[in-house]
Amino acid sequence: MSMSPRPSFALIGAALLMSVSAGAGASQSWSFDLLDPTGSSSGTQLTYTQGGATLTARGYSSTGYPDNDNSNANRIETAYLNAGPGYPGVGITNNDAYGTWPGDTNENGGIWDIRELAIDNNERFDSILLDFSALNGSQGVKLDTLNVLGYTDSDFFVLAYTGGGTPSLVDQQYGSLAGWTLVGNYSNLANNSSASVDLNTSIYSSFWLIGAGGFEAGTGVTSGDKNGNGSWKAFKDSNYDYIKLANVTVTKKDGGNSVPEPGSLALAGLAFAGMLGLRRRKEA
Ligand SMILES: [Ca+2]
Ligand SMILES: [Ca+2]
Ligand SMILES: [Ca+2]
Ligand SMILES: [Ca+2]
Repeated sequence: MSMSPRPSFALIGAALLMSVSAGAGASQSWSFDLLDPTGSSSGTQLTYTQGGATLTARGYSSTGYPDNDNSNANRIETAYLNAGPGYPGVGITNNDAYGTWPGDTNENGGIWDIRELAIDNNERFDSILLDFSALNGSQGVKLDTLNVLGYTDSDFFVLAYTGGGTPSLVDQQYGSLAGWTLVGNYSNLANNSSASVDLNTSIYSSFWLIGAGGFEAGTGVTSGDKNGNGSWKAFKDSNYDYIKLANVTVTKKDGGNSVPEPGSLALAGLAFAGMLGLRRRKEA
């Protein structure tokens, strides 16, 4: 039995109506105050809760072997996040920073520099992973804005994980990260200022990596500053980047893949029945 054109049109009409209605639900947004973690305010992992949703932040830095300055060949290790009183934003103290945390102390010539409390790319490349998998599973969220505090130069990059499963950063190299998509390189925040930066992306992901400097796939972390010919400038004192994060806002994907609301389903059902009814009367 072959289907006549008319019921096919009816089916298409009903399907269209359902998809339009399903997309009309309001999107949900969250704003996380990164200075207000639940529980401990320092450690390799901080947890935040907002409106019943959970965000987990983890610190990383390229402090592993071969352990050279400004090298994307260094392996990534976990690093320490600080969100305690006296810090105007969340920063990272890595394993190589002098004196404060256990680990090797071969960064900055063994001399403590308070700027190492920031997420920085001076010698070792610090980055912070924002894990929203507990908020919306594998559907992910869109990272809308980051409130960033900048010191000296303050370029930063944002990557979104678009690979399968859960990303693993330990023992990886920034220069050969797989499964990550560059959301953008953001630069020219004023020195010693804060700004709410609109990331201007349409990507949804459960895992977002924010680091100091610029980023280029296959190269890894850079100074974030370019020469006139478009090549990255070499690292030097005046272009190292230091940032801290104060706030992040995210949006959950608006019902596109979810079940339509009861009201719109009923409406679509009525329209579908109406078209079938019309056809039945014509055939009678
Ligand atoms: Ca080291
Ligand atoms: Ca640091
Ligand atoms: Ca550093
Ligand atoms: Ca820079």
